Parts: sequence; structure tokens; C-alpha cells
Amino acid sequence: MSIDLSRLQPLGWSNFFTTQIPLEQFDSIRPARVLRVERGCWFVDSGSEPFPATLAGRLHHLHADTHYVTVGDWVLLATDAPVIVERLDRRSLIERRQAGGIDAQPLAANIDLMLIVSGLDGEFNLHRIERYLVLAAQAEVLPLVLLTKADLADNPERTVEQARRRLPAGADVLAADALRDPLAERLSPWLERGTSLVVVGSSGVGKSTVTNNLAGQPLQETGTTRRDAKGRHTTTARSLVRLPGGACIIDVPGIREVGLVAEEGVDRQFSSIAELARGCRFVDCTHQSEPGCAVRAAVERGEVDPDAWAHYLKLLAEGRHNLAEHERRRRDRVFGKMVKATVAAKKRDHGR
Ligand SMILES: Nc1nc2c(ncn2[C@@H]2O[C@H](COP(=O)(O)OP(=O)(O)O)[C@@H](O)[C@H]2O)c(=O)[nH]1
Ligand SMILES: [Mg+2]
Ligand SMILES: [Zn+2]
Repeated sequence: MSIDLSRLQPLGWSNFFTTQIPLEQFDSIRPARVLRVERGCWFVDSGSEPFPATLAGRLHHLHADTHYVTVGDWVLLATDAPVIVERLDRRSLIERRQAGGIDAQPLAANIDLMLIVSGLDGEFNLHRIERYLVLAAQAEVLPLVLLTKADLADNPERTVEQARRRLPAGADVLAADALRDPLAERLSPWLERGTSLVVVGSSGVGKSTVTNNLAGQPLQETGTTRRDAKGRHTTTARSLVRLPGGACIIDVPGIREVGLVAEEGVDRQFSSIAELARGCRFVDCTHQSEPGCAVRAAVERGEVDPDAWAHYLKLLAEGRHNLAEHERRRRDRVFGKMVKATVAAKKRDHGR
């Protein structure tokens, strides 16, 4: 049996995955993408109809954690049964790190685009958008900022310009009325066939409205339907859904608020400041009061926006704190295990 890889392209298959498969395996492979994960069951699509699969015992054994294969993963199936025998390397991974959380939890794999939604109605908050941009950089996903509720704003284009100037590192910014604008058309330059996107943003900004607009059907409840049409059928589980235009939307509830920033994400998003920081006299320069600080010098010369600099410092401090906290908890856990083992050994000795 030889597989027709073109059937997988609408699901996001690319050369990145093809090159992971040894040539001699090409006649016998069955690649599929994971659409949904339920207890002990992975719903996959190999180009035609979704069907449930299980994880090969070997993978269970090697990777005790249940997140080894998550929504959006590309896997290889056994030829004779719906069993996942291999997970291909991921192109990107969105993880959730929570305050005080011990390990990062994988939410979705192989995402191409993070649609960062923010409303133009209330108080417009660049810092919040910047925080999501850091998370996109962390996950190695391309960001696109969509400012909704343009119909409620006085001068949406002015805000778009303001945001564009401030968010230079590869982020495009668009304004739209998510209830009425044809979003599939407006976003078409970003939504090629096979693009996998996620929608993130604070509550009430219009994420569900955007999702439904793109899907052309009510996949999710919105502020309006929550209030006046409770019985409506909407998806709530983690899932990958194909959009009419050929892209896929990955809807994992936890993804909408993706959590904590990490230092490497901050440096990637603020790459020009991070670049400058390499010229500081001290390796551990905090860019506040140390002599020979290249970042502060650039701020003084007017080459770096002081507000961007201040926010960079804040996020960097947060990222470092999160890392330190993570390390501390990991050590506590290791220590706790050691104590338990010692106590158990003592009890055994005692009983002898
Ligand atoms: N006027 C206007 N209302 C919008 C727009 N986008 C969303 N809304 C409304 O804002 C409310 C919250 O939207 P929803 O999609 O549920 O937000 P979510 O919490 O981010 O999923 C709903 O009442 C939507 O109808 C928009 O572009 N213009
Ligand atoms: Mg919603
Ligand atoms: Zn410095």
C-alpha cells in the first residue's frame, strides 16, 4: 500500500514530516493527524474519515505521561490496526505553564499561527498583546494580532498603526468587526491550505465569535448565545476542526489563556533588545543601573522605546522568577522522594 501524501496536505502535512520517514518505510506507512484526545483514545484523520486509535504498548511503556501524543500531533499507524506506533517530531508546541505548576502541559502540537484577539472597545492594552506575543515566540508559532470590535471604535486604524509601531518583531496587526466582516477572506493571506491556527485572548474579546465566523457555523458559544440560547450545540472538547477555506483550527480550551512567560520566549519576542544586551559589560546585567549597560545606552539615544524596554524588563524578571520557581519545586519533589525512600528503608530495616 502506497500512501497518497497530497490527501494529507489539507490537514497540515508538509515536507518537515516527510523527511522524518526513512525511504524504505514509504510503502508501509500510514501517517495521520490527531484531532482529539479522550481517555485512552486518540481520534485521528489520515485524509478521509476520522477514526479512533490507541497507543502502542511500547509507547505507553516508554512515555508514561498521557500527553506524549497530543492534539495536532502527526503520528504513524500500524498498517494492520488503528494503533499509533510512532509520533513524529513536532514543528511547534503550545504548552501551558501555570503559576506554581510543576511541569508544562502540552496543549497542542504543530501549530502554524497564533491568532491573538483583543478588543478595540474597552481599554486597549498593548502589554497584554505583547505577553501573548512572548508566548507565541516561546511556542515557535507565527503570531497575528486581530483587533475585534472595530465597529465600536472611533478610529480603529489609528490604534492599528500604534500597535504596528510598537510590535515590530514579525507581528501583523488587523482590525475587524468579528460579527460582520468576512474574516476567512480578510485572513486569507495567513490561512493557506493546511495552516493550523489557534485563537487566544482574554475573556470577552470575541475569540468564539472569530472562530464561528471563520468556520461559517456556530462551533463555540459566544457571549450572546451563552445568554439567550443555552441549548445550542457547540463543541467544548479539545479538537482540531477543518475550516471551509482549507485551514484547520485547533480548539483546546486551555489554549485560550496560555499561561506563564519563559525567559527564552521574552528574548525571542524582544530580539532587538536581547541583541543589544549582548553588548552589556556584565553577562548578568539587569539593564537597570549597571555601568556599561548597552540597553540603557540605546534607550538614552532614543533607539529603544522606553515603554518597550520597561515591559521587557518586567517580562524578563517574570520569566526568570518562573524558571527559578520551577527549579525549586523540582528539587523539592526530588528531595521529597528521597525522604520517602529513606523512611521506607528504615521501616524495612526496623521490621527485620
Ligand atoms: N460589536 C461587536 N461585538 C463583538 C465583536 N466580536 C465579538 N463581539 C461580541 O462580544 C461578546 C463576547 O464575544 P465572545 O466571542 O463570546 O468572546 P470570547 O469570550 O473571547 O469567546 C459577544 O457578545 C459578541 O457578540 C465585534 O467585532 N463587534
Ligand atoms: Mg468564548
Ligand atoms: Zn544591560
